Amino acid sequence: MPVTLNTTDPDFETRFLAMLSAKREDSSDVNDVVAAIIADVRARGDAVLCELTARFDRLDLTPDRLRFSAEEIDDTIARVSAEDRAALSLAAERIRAYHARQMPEDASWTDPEGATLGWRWSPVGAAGLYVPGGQAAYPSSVLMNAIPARVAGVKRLVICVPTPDGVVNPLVLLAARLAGVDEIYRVGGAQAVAAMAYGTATIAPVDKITGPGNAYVAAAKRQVFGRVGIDMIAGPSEVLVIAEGAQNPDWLALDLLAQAEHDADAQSILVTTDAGLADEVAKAVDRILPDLPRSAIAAASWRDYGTIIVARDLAEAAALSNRVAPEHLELCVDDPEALARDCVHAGAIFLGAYTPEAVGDYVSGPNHVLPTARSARFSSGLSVLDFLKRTTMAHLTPGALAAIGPAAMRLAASEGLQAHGASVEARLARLNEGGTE
Ligand code: HSO
Ligand code: ZN
Repeated sequence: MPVTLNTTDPDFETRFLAMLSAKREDSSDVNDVVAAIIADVRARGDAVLCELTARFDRLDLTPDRLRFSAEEIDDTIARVSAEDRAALSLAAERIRAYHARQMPEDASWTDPEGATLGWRWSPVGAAGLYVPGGQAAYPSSVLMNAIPARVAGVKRLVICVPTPDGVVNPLVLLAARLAGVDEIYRVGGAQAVAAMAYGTATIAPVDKITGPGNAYVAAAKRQVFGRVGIDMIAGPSEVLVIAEGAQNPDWLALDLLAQAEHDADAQSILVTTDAGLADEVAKAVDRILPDLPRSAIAAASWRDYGTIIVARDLAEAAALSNRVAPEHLELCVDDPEALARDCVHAGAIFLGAYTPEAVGDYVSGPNHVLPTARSARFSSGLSVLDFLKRTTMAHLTPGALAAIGPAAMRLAASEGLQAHGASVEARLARLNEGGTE
């Protein structure tokens, strides 16, 4: 049974705080194992990739077979049905169109002193995308990671995907093709992250690594951070649904279960102003759940972390949602636009009864790589900006240096940095002699 709370209960605050602070993931400490793998890849390169792929994926490879050949990709993609291909193409196009609008503008202006200032955006040189193997090899996640990188203008994009027993999901390779990635390696785990960060004879190093993975992959991303950039360390998925009385309880139940089926550690929360609806949704979940193919996972998530909260009104519901800062927020209410204005801490908001969260996982356009574990309070989902860096620019005329240089000299003196001040002073002295160069 999920927890059911009513904001009028005297112990509501205590129980709500307990829910907020519940730790949903037991992060196993794999740091030492991962550090050893990274050191080994740095020392022995491709040989380690082949050894670990044989051990973990039961696949014997020589270094020249680490990379999928163009024919292997073509042959595998040919197995995808026309219907799947059309759906994935639609998703790719919509994700591309959405992310194209995220491209930021360069800026440049000249201030009254004569300093021309601004900034310029440029993409990282190469990005590496980790794609988990087996059950969690989501083609949609390939699109969500690779397309923003491409839109940002990243020239070289690499994918590492483990292929247990040599098996790869054809849709993963098709998603890579649609996103324009053809450098794909059959390597997984911490060794894949190490190879992308430090490079081997076969895999040239990248500058930024993104993508989800298990505890080993997450630990490896943390350990190579600094050598390369990383996106974020995503935790188990979450949804918070705010609903008013007139909503369809079955639809709401399905939305809650769509999160729950991801992971036994996923969390689904319903906040409603209607106690009757709360009951009906709970019953609908119990009715629908047993028939799901992933019912064991969904049942564990719903039992351990599922929460139903009855709130006094929508303002209170929005305030609670802000405290949760959910990864996904659904607003199934009469005026979702108005409610959305009050909901400021959420990774992604889905407005209205006809915008189920699942549409955002695949085809609406916004990214589905989103901040989890309340980190939407201070961070955002993956975007084109994650693959760009901003370089600032300043170009001073002699007059501009004459106007602002003395303040720099003063501050340099106060910091005891003699050469700093002198570098300005030498130029100003030249100007005082009447020169301009
Ligand atoms: N809801 C997941 C993404 C996903 N769902 C992929 C289905 N496939 C995290 O946002
Ligand atoms: Zn999902």
